[in-house]
Amino acid sequence: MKATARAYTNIALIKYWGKRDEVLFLPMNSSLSITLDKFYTTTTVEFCSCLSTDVFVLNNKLANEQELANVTRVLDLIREISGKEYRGIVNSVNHVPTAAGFASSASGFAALTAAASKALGLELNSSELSRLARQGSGSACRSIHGGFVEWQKGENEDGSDSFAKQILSNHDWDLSILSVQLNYGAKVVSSREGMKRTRDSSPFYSGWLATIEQDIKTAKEAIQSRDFEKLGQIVETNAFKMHATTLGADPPFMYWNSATYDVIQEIQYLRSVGIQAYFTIDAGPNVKVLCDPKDEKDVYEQLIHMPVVQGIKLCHPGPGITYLSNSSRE
Ligand code: 2P0
Repeated sequence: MKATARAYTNIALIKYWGKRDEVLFLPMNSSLSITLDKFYTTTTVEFCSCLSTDVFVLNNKLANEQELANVTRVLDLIREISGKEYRGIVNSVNHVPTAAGFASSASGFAALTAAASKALGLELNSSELSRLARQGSGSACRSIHGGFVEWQKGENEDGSDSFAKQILSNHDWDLSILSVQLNYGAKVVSSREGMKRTRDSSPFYSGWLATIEQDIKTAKEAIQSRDFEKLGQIVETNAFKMHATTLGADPPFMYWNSATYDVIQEIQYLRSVGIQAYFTIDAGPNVKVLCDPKDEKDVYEQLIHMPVVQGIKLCHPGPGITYLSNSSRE
């Protein structure tokens, strides 16, 4: 009753922004992502009849009460499917810079779901894993798959049709994703709170919903035809729209800082001199830059010398859930 799984984090190309059901983690809109090859979580789950409660060790420290409750919630769903009542020890190591727009919750809940279901002997397919991971953290449902992924929002009230599907595998189209680190500080407004506040109070949120289906369609066409320029343009447009909704929230907030805008301007400059690079920004100040692999060195060199840039991690599309033998885990 022990298994280890690794899941890689993902960045949204078309954002998940707003829930229609906060208990089941059902989104207001569908979203698209790329799973990255550099940031991941490795999780081992061992169930035992000797335990009277779940135990969660995160990065070699006992997790706090809230973190444990979030993990137990997902374990309860998996226990219910398996018909087994055992409590488990969860040991999770994040190789993700947290709380600055990098979704460690995505890789974390994807790895937890995969390891726990395997430890209880369940043979779940990727759609079933994705539905379960979603109930730990929405974006986790996308990290079940590698490459280019769509989370279809679904229509059913019980969430049975809200899960992620792969569009292209990580071997089908290589892109460079430069993860530009500006600030490791904790976020002022969590993405969970930010999307709720925006949905509930921003007059711009209706504009977000009115155009999102077309954004998804355009981005999917670009991915399927490997049209980098078309993808880059829609990714930037969609990121700007998401961040615009926060400015209309009550109270208003923004995830960017001045360094974020410096990098945006640098990318716009690169395009003006013929280097096709595009940016996206999630719920934090850091910027992710997309470019063709042939341009990655030029883009890296241009950005790394900016005073506001602390570091850059160069990523490519990464794999989906990977199961590790217990002797090879980190
Ligand atoms: C995304 N974000 O599509 C969007 C874009 C942040 C900005 O998904 O409340 O940690 O756990 O479902 O998945 C981050 O939010 O939120 C996120 P919950 P999650 O990647």
